[in-house]
Amino acid sequence: MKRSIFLRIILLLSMLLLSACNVQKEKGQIAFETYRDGNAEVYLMDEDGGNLVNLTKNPAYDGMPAWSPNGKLLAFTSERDGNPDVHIIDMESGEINRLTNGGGFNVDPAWSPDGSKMLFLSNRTYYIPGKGGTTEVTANPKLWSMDVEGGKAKRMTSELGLDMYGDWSPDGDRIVFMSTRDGDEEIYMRHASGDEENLTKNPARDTNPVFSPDGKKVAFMSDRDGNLEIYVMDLDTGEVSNITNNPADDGDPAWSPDGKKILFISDRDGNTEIYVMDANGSNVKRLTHNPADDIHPQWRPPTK
Ligand SMILES: [Ca+2]
Ligand SMILES: [Ca+2]
Ligand SMILES: [Ca+2]
Ligand SMILES: [Ca+2]
Repeated sequence: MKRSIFLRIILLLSMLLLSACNVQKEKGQIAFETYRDGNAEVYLMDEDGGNLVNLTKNPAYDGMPAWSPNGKLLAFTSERDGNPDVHIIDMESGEINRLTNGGGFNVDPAWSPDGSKMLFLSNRTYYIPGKGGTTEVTANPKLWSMDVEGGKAKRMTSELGLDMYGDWSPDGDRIVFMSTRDGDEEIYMRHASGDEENLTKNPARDTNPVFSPDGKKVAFMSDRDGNLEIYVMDLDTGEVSNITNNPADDGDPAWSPDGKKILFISDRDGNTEIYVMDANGSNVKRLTHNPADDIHPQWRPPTK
């Protein structure tokens, strides 16, 4: 009798250990845009490049994925209704709903850190109040935000130049984006006060900024050293490091949820593929292997 209880306890312990190992081994997932099926689709893969799934399966353009902070929803841009608009996939049910509605294009979504708002790029018409009444502005791409539950969109950047590639800071107080307001592509930070600060001030292209998960750094792409590379800026010191250093074009940086890795795209192997590296640029691994373009990788946050 004693022995049987002892055996049961051993069995229970080994089962618990096994399930703990399984939890540890659970792989992260990456969403990305790919042209491998002849038109742009959003795919999901494991963090090692395995288990590919087409999430959109529609002849129209589907791309620019962005995970909700709780990892349960995936926003993306789709032209399936005839106009480029932000849509959201419920990853549990697979249901797809459109968030934005007409009024020019509405693309490239980014979530607020609390998951309640969506930042996106739109060229919708808007009006600026002035001395002699209001001025109508058309087709000037700007960053807008709206509640994920729906409602009225609000312009999030000032009336200067073209603004795109917005990313919300993890504390929700700031937005980084690219703007051409000073004549070339620069990275700007919009503070809660409404002040907008040029972070790069470099005559080269500086674009696609993304906050690190701890909010202390911004990764971006630039051709300041002759070809496109991924750079990381320390926001405290202003120090900028080239972390790719490769003669091919390297772009589209995206952090892993723990901030230890950075996803990026590169044509170093002859066509555009998705790669992962440690946040200091070491340990580069290729994740996709397809002659079509694979772009816009986004690491799924752990589901809460
Ligand atoms: Ca498609
Ligand atoms: Ca620049
Ligand atoms: Ca490069
Ligand atoms: Ca490829």
